Amino acid sequence: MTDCLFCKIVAKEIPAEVVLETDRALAFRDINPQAPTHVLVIPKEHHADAAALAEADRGLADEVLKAAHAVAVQEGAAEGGYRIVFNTGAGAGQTVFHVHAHVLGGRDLTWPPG
Ligand code: D5M
Repeated sequence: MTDCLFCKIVAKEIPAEVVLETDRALAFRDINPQAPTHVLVIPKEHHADAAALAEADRGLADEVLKAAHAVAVQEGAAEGGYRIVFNTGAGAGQTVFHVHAHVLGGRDLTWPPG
């Protein structure tokens, strides 16, 4: 999608601090981190949200989830516990409509989220 921010990151038209890349997924640091580890994991292919991705390609959804866990391990966040969040829909706080998993860790996380 030409007007999608995260498609532009995949295309390297916008810079990002990439921490992990696979054939079909990309992980980069969130520009506005909410925890010591805050990485976004996306499929390189455009899907608007987690529901659309799960509908379209379960294998790719699995790859994104695997990459999210790999990021948590790589960042040293897995041991203390970490969170994978897919904000899905504007009402849930989604602002970028290219599906992304937030991987958050490196501090104690409270529940419920706001
Ligand atoms: O999360 C969208 C997230 O995307 C939010 O945490 C900021 C982040 N963001 C926005 N622009 C960038 C760039 N250019 N690089 C890295 N991170 C970015 P949502 O769940 O949609 O609210």
